[in-house]
Amino acid sequence: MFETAIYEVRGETAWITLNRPDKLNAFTAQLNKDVASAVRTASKDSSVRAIVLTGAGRAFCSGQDLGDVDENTDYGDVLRNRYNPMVMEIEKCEKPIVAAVNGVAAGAGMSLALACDFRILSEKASFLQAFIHVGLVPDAGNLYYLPRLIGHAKALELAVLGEKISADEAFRLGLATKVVPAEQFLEESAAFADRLASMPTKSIGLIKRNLKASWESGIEQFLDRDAQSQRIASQTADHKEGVRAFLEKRKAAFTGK
Ligand code: T3D
Repeated sequence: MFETAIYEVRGETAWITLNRPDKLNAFTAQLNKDVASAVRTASKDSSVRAIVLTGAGRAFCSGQDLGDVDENTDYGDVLRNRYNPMVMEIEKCEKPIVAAVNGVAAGAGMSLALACDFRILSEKASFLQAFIHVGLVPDAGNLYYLPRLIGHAKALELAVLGEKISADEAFRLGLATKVVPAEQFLEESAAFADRLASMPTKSIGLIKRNLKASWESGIEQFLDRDAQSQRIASQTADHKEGVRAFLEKRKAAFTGK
């Protein structure tokens, strides 16, 4: 289905695996395109209720393929035409997206993980703001997401110093939902994503949208958004099921509708 990514739907979870393991899943134009198309496919498929992004082999993604650029390339165009549309597919997605970070996430590979809603890290994972080492600046939304996740001072420190961050350090900074032993990584990532897939999908979409909007909104405008969102959520079958299940003292069976 895709040249450089594997797309599989397991149950109600779509798995997107970046598949250039020999280059530590470095981005080419094709991989940018494949990730964007795969996220779009999963977003549109009503049977999919959670999405996982991960990497084949020992890395999550090593950022731009440095062998695939030449110095005459306009990097601004590369970002506008390749990276930004990929990030925007993730940004627009109403379903929960988990980055299952199996190994190193460097440069734009780190940006990709930051754009996701959750990061489950293998103990072998690491983050590297590689950009500074090649005289560039973090891109693909990196400096948009990073300060929102860990604050301005730490974001600046990571971006400027470009030191490798271990999985445990990433967890301490607030960059990871959890860190899991390598041998349980796939199982735990799947369990986490499947748990999200069994939850009230529309509520998750509204939570995502509202949290993002909170950064650009005044309180009055935001309270109005709360009211609009709750109106939408209260009309879902999942809301009705949740209340019924509570009253009947049983576990709710949410359908994402
Ligand atoms: O158009 C634009 O350029 C604008 C967009 C820029 C966005 C960016 O992402 S800029 C940042 C680009 N990424 C990097 O600078 C990271 C470069 N890679 C590394 O620093 C290291 O490879 C890692 C820290 C990620 C991993 O180190 P290690 O020691 O575990 O592995 P390695 O031996 O360095 O790499 C293994 C192979 O993958 C190796 O190939 P070989 O020698 O076995 O044939 C290496 O060259 C290749 N590889 C790793 N990263 C990249 C790569 N090849 C091309 N591009 C890469 N980014």
